[in-house]
Amino acid sequence: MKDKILETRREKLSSVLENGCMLVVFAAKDDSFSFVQNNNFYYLTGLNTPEAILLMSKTKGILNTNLFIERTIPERIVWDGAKMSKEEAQEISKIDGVFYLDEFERVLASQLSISHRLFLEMDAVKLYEPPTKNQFFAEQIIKKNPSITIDNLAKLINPLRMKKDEWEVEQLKRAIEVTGLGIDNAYQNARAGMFEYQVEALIYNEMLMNGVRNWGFKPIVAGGKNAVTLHYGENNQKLQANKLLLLDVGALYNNYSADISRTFPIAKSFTKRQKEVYEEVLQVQKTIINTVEPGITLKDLNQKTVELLTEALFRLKLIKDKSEVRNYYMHGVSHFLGMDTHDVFWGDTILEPGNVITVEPGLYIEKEEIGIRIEDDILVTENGGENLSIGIPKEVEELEEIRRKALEKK
Ligand SMILES: [Mn+2]
Repeated sequence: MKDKILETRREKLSSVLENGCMLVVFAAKDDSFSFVQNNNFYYLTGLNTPEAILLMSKTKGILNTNLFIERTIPERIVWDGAKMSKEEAQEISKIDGVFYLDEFERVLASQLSISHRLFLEMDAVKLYEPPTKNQFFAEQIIKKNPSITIDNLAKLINPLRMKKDEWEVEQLKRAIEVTGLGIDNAYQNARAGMFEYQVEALIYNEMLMNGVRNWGFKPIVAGGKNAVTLHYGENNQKLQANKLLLLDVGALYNNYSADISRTFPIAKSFTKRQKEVYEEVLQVQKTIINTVEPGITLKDLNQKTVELLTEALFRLKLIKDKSEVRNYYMHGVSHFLGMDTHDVFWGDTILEPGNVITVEPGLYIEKEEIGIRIEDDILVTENGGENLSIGIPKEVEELEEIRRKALEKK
């Protein structure tokens, strides 16, 4: 990570941390097939090592930052390899105070004795599920230190994460670029008779070949009527000629997630009706992208989307009354994007330079087996919205030309 970025983030966090306050962030567990770090931990340390703990505390205006990592056990090296060394952890995170995990309790106790508030990730409580690591930790802390207040780390860190720094925008651009390569592979090689999961494989293959091993979220590859199910994720049906194929996919690059939707014909061209509906959605999408600027709220964008789609639905002769729009458009047009696909926010959602959001209007017409969503990722700048995924074709003429050439190949 570029120089000073981590230090700057921690300084910003420190500036909103009051004296006598501390925070603890746990790294992700090492139990997944393809490890993905906890986002807040990664944001503050840049470390991809599992099981580690970050502890920050502020007293008398001074920020104390300590990191705890796993100790290498010599007998395990032959099985697991060596763990990250203190020097490596220091080098990457630029944190001087690096300890082993077995020293955590001692340092924690000394920090707790001079703190009155502890910020933690507050995971949602789920009935019938065991407490998460954070919930378990909070319980133990309160038992031993009844006077301490537990507070939500999101309150401090989400406002920071909402404004992307230059390095973060670079990661998002790469995630989007790789996603675009995957979508292009689908444009080139999707055929009637294929299973949707085979199109998923076309996209995933490009991700792997370009050094990306994880999706940002469960990919949606929805042929024909499946596209009217908003979170369709089975991806196990056969593609039919003359239907549309909706992709809603995103590669995860260095913990940053792209989120792109495209809809294209499985045949060489759109049918007249498909094209009619597609053009309406595309027009609305472009208008909303042009509306993005600092000072606008996500609610404003959605309101405008509903207005425009309502007019479109009248033109398409699908509705007779404004109230019917919700039968064909049921979701929001935008969400914040970043390390989480539906990225964090806190408080109001008035756009500021540095925010990254999606713009994704859609129309879903069950009886015609048409589901269309077009989604781009937009960086908010002083001058308005910058479309980071502009390079991924979405114009009718482009898509028809790509499909015609692709289908003529074989
Ligand atoms: Mn989205």
